[in-house]
Amino acid sequence: MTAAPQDNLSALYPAHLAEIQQRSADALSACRRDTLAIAAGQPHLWFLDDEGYPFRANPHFLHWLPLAEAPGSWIVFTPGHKPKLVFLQPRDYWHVVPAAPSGYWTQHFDIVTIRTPDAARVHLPKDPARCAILGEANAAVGDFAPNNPEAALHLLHYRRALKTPYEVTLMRVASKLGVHGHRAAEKAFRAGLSEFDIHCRYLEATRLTEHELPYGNIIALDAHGAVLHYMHQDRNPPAHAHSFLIDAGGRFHGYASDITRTYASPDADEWQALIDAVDTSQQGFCAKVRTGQDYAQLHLHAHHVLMQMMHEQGFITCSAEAAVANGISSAFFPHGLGHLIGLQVHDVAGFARDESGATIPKPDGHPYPYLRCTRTLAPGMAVTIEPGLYFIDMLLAELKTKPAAKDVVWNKVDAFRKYGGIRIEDDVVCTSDSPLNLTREAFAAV
Ligand SMILES: [Mn+2]
Repeated sequence: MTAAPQDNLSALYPAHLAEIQQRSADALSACRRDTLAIAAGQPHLWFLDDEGYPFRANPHFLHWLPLAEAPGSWIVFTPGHKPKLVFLQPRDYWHVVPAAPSGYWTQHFDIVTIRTPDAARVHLPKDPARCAILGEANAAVGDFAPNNPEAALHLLHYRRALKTPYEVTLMRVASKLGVHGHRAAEKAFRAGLSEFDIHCRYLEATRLTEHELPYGNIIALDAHGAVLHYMHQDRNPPAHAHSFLIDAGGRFHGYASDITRTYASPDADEWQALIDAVDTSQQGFCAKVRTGQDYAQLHLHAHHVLMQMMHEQGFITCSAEAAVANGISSAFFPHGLGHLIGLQVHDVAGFARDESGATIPKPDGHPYPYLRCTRTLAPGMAVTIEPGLYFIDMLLAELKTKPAAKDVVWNKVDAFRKYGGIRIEDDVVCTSDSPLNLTREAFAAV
């Protein structure tokens, strides 16, 4: 018998909260204020409409509490005092109102319940100028308006890359949710369903609505896999799909998983062989998610490994080094190796050098333009590792005009355009020891 996640969470939460309080105290010192106030936020309406966008809570708010659906609520923290939750539970028969707070975290807060957003004001500090107030402008309550001091945000964003064991547990759950969806989606592909129907099977298996997903699903059959952010969903299936690329995640208590898999139909042996080769390479990159690893270096390493593989499989005739130098690698692998992940799918501070807001710029030129992370890995950092190989008409047409075109075996490349592309993506936590691969762990368990 394994412990229920809720048991783990109640055991892990106090240390998480202590860490967040320490970071918050340091952020207040950095911006020379006394009290931190964090607005959960307010929903946004569409232009000239009384309907609006799905609500997404302020990630700073979710860092403290697993309350993804508490618009109008506030956290107030003065170092040395118990944190306070000002909880908006409107009297409203039009909507479902948020349930009264319950669970493992409530004992750690002084909780006051309010019935209207403006009622928060008397529970917030008198002098806004002495507060770091984090949130969007529309969360303002009278004179108490978000000021988002940069010095506080830089520190909090920099340290947010380091996940506490409590956060890793939430990300484990998000990974399992996503893998339930991926399993169902693979089955639906094998049954010959359309992109739209595969998407529906994904939602059904995760028990998440589209609004609860961490990002819009990418469900791409055949050549659609060559569109990096393919958000369309064909309602009708192709006569016979040979390839399926799915990039889809889960979300739990605000934390995201970001998972990509690529599948071949049983008669597409050459495609399966290439998927297997990318998968082997990808696991090698995951194994390098270790303390002290420079992420930009890992990205460059990935380009070399993938080009070596392309050479061995007969797509290119030049060396891997030459293919990286002359731009061939950027035509086939035109995005970054991955990014930080946590409360946001592309979590903040991927380029941060330190807590002060200094950055580590990307190296100039290819293969770096779309890299999202230049940090050096440390225990607790969670990153994605998502190498890809694509047959993108636009990039191949550009490549054909360059001197490097002579190093490409075009008839072989052309024969693979119909498969679209391969991406394999795992979420990996750097530890003081071996990397913790949340995605592979979830696939093994589900
Ligand atoms: Mn990703």
